[in-house]
Amino acid sequence: MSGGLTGRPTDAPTAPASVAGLLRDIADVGRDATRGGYSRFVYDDGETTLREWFVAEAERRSLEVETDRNGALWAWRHGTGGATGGPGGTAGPGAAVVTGSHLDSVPGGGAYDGPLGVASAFAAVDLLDARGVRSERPLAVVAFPEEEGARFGVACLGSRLLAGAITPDRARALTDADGLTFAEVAARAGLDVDRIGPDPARLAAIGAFVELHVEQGRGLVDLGEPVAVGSAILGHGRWRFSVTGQGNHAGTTLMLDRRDPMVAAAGIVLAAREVAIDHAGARATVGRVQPVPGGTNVIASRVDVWLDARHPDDAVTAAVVAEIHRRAVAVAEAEGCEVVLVEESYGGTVHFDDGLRARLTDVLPQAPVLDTGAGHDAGVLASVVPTAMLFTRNPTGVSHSPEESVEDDDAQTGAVALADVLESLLLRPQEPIVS
Ligand code: HGY
Ligand code: MN
Ligand code: MN
Repeated sequence: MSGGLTGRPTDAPTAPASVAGLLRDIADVGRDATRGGYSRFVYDDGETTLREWFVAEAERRSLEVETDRNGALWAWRHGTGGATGGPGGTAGPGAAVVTGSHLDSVPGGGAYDGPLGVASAFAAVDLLDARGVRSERPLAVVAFPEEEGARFGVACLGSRLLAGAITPDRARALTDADGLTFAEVAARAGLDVDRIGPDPARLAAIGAFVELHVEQGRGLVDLGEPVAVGSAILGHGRWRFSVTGQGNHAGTTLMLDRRDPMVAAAGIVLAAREVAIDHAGARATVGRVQPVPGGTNVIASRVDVWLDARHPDDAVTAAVVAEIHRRAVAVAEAEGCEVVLVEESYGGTVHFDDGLRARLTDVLPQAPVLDTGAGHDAGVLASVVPTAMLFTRNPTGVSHSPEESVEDDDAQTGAVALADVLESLLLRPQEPIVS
């Protein structure tokens, strides 16, 4: 295999690619003309094109690409002396340094949530090569599938499978809006879905995972800094309220003869807002309501309401959900309806590895340390490997929206910071990255 940190590949980008340039190359992939922004759902055309982009950028750098059992893409630069990374690699346990993020988006999402971390990783590889950094440690750029859970409903599906945080059977049975299962869709994309699940050998090979991500808030804007080090991720989960009533005709059913689940659903939406405000620091959102059958002149027979709730204290999140559920039952009964609550996913508050975070703040003393209310694959992997995050400034502070933004200069500053961190982690291969 040509190249590697032992020497720049012949067909590599002559000058280090800029993050902005890498993102411009994919700027038209998966645009959503209806919602605005981007809709790139796992294994749909847009995300598949981004996978092809990932492979092409990896191959331009002579990174050895593999798809893991759960559909994540790994682009390896093996160490000097041929020490290979990944499961069964010769580099040994805890040797590899891994960076990356995700390629999928929420519906109508911004251009940076996910792809910024992957583009910054490729740009950081170029910077390391330009600096002549050589290491016995393997280095990988990774892209995890279905981080947003926008198609199959469970966030960080690929990293949860890798870490054993969701059972393969449950993952295979998850369905999308068309009723297709993850198993069907992933198999069509070429994945052997009988093999999805935990990958302890792959995890054992990782000494540190560092994810760079656009900041999904105004912390850096208000501090006047381009890059932050991550400290923690708020605990958060997703619940589905299924409200059932009596489907009927909108014109012939008198108002007092109705059992309208949409009325109860409206009560749940308002309860989410009121209860979250009553619990300082809590966030509760209903962003998705699905009436069945969904006709303008039809009283729905059922309405599904999805709740996203978050708080630094897991007990408070539980209390918020319980209170919203209590109010949902009351408003449903008043309308002659029934409500069933199902927890679809939950992850408690994550504090990143202290030792690794200290390494990052040593390398980036200027960078503030910020927590985040947004979930990430790094939040899932933090339970199984030493994990850290970097955030790049977002001038609007807006995310999960086309208004999400990153200035080109800040994007490059983020890649340089990531390269500085990776260079530090790649050194001293004889010692554990984090003691
Ligand atoms: O929902 C989240 O916090 C993340 O963007 N998936
Ligand atoms: Mn997101
Ligand atoms: Mn993200």
